[in-house]
Amino acid sequence: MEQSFSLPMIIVIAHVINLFCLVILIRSGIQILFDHPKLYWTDNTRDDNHWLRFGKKIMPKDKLWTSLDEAEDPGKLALPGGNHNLGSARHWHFTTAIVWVITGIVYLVFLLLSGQWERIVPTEWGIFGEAVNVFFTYLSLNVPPETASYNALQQLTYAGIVFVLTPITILTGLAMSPALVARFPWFLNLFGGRRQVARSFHFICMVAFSVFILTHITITLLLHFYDSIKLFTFGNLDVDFAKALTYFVGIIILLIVFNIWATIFTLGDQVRVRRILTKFYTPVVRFFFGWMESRQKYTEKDISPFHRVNGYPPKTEEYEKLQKTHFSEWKLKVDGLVDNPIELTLEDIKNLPKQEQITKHNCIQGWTAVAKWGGVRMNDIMELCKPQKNAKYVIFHSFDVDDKGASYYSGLRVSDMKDPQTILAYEMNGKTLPTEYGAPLRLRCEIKYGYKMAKYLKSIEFVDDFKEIGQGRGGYREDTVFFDWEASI
Ligand SMILES: Nc1nc2c(c(=O)[nH]1)N[C@H]1C(S)=C(S)[C@@H](COP(=O)(O)O)O[C@H]1N2
Ligand SMILES: [Mo]
Repeated sequence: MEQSFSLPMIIVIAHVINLFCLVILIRSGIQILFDHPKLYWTDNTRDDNHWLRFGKKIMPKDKLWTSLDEAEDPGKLALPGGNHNLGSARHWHFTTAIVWVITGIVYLVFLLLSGQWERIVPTEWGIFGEAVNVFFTYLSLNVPPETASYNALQQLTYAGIVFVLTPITILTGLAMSPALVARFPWFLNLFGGRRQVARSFHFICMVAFSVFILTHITITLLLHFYDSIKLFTFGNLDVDFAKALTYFVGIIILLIVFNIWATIFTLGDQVRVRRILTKFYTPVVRFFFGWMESRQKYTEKDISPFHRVNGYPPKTEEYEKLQKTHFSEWKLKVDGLVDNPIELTLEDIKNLPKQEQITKHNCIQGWTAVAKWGGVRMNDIMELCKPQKNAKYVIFHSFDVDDKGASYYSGLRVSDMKDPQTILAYEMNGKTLPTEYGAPLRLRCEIKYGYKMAKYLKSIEFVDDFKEIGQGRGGYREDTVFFDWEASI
């Protein structure tokens, strides 16, 4: 006779951590999705070629709109909820993703070393037929015959979650990193060369996880109530049921309280949540993605016929005046910690060596578009202005000012400027850079998300620290909507 079914404590603990992680990942994921509540199969995203959308906003045909106008409030289910709070949602998502992956690795290593893998890894083809039988048994609301280990359907489902769904979720998540796919464009070939396919599948994985969690809970609690409570808490059927139930209720209350606390805490102080959580996950992001340089080589036929806009053209007198004379009076100031402060006219810039590149733009909100950009390499600008040794960051100042009087700006590392595809662009798709795309000059730094690529450039400043600029978080979006500074995943 086999011993009665039991689970090692490591698996019991990993299972509980997994539950907490999945709830946070799903809630924050919903928040991230709703900032661009449309899913596509193509990277040439328009406002009408999605296969799924949430919300009812229709974009006007006769006037300029931006991707910020398309964002929806996901409601209370999401973490943290509210409109355009995806910055905080991302902090939770990546922090939790790291905890989740580490838990998964511990679980897998244990599974292999202990021989426990035999429980969930199917070894015979007959399992598929058996699983179908169990499925119909459940459908008829009967309990399949008790076995000393998992039944065929359980085994297949658990193996599917661990060895199929989880890897796909991780791969599709990674494929959304602008840095990773800029460095290794082939990575996207797993998804037909399209980031939106990965994004869509990442969403489908979330739905699959949600469906699994709900049916798993229903079946275990409805059909194996006593055993499930015991296994969930102590991994052991011999334990006292009252004790197991107490622990079970305690864990569920903890899960609920933690989620309520995380929501309230985040909405109450997004600056603090950003500071704490980025401290945790940014070093990991830096380690894996920080060294990547852009090697994109899209072709003319990849160019998107439609390219979304984010960030309206500046309405200031200063900008409108310069615009009237086609920026002939405009000058780019390059100063700060440089040996040679310079002022360049558009003519001067166009006389420098020109680089053209066809690259994919990734907005943090979710949309993509491919365009050809023409301009001068930041490396060449640095040859002219000669940044000093202590210059660590570069701040790009724009002309646009919001209703509260804050100017758009974005900060990057001086080392990002050496990336072969970091340019100041004055052309888009072979034509003079159109107003809404950043005339007269905009940054392209192709390893980063769109919000780093300041449009409507006014000046460039080399600094050793950005505490004194704006609200001190290194960029306008970091200041106002609490995005992370790294912008590479
Ligand atoms: N000056 C300025 N630059 C900006 C923005 C802005 O609002 N103002 N928005 C950023 C964001 S979030 C994105 S996604 C890209 C969009 O570039 P596009 O309008 O050319 O598509 O510009 C970035 N640069
Ligand atoms: Mo963006």
